[in-house]
Amino acid sequence: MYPLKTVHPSVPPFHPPSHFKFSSESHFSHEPFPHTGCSVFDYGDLTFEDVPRADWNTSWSVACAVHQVAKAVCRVIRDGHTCVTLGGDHSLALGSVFGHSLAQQNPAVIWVDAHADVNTPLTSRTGNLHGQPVAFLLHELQDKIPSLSGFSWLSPCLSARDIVYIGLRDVDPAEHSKRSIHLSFDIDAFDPSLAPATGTPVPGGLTLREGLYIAEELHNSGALSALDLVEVNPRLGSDPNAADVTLDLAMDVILSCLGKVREGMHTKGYRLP
Ligand code: DIR
Ligand code: MN
Ligand code: MN
Ligand code: MN
Repeated sequence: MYPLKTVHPSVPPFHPPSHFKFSSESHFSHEPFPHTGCSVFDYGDLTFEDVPRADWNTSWSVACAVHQVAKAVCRVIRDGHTCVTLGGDHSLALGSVFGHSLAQQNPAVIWVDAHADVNTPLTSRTGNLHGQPVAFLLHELQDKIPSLSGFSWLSPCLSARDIVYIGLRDVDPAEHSKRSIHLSFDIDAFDPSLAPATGTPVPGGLTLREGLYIAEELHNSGALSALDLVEVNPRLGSDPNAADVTLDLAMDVILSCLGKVREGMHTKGYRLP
């Protein structure tokens, strides 16, 4: 048995606010959501078997709970609704994404999280199943996932190209993709106030901070092997400064990709007094 963990239910009881409605018995209720005017079809809470304490960390109990989530989400989406699933442990997304993929072909996934949640039971250093749901869903990782009791209903439904991460900032060594990175940077991504000397400026672009952040993070990845910096045209721009500021900016992007830091480089050999 692999050491899987989920957040166990010894949390303080939840006291819903008075306008909050649960309907665990009825098929669903149709209530305008107070204060918002949204129509809510409440499909009720899922009920889970009582799992003996000794089994909280086994794959079987998690698998059964998450299977229920998958079936419920599939049903809600098939009924034509947008499904909101509220839960504690992120392993529920294993079920919600799988259920979504049963109801609608090939969903794209946006994973907003500090963590990649793409450990496998074999690479996980914590044993947390909530650090692993993406790995269970990906076609590419199937030969890395051992067969776990209770999960026979699950088959991979995502390809790596179907998922993007936002907020990612704590990735375990085994979760890193080993691919090299090619950055193709068009200077017109910046706001025209910062990069005026370009052929097709478009208002509403990146700030200096945003652009340099991209470059710095790519440097930090250690995987940047190629960089294009394009569309700088010193002949364009309305004032005489246009070419200069655009060229300076382009240099900053290139140097940041190569390791320049905004707070300035310390002199080599500098020692605290
Ligand atoms: C860590 C933490 N990478 C793990 N993951 C968390 O347990 O696999 N995910 N907290 O949200
Ligand atoms: Mn997570
Ligand atoms: Mn997280
Ligand atoms: Mn362009």
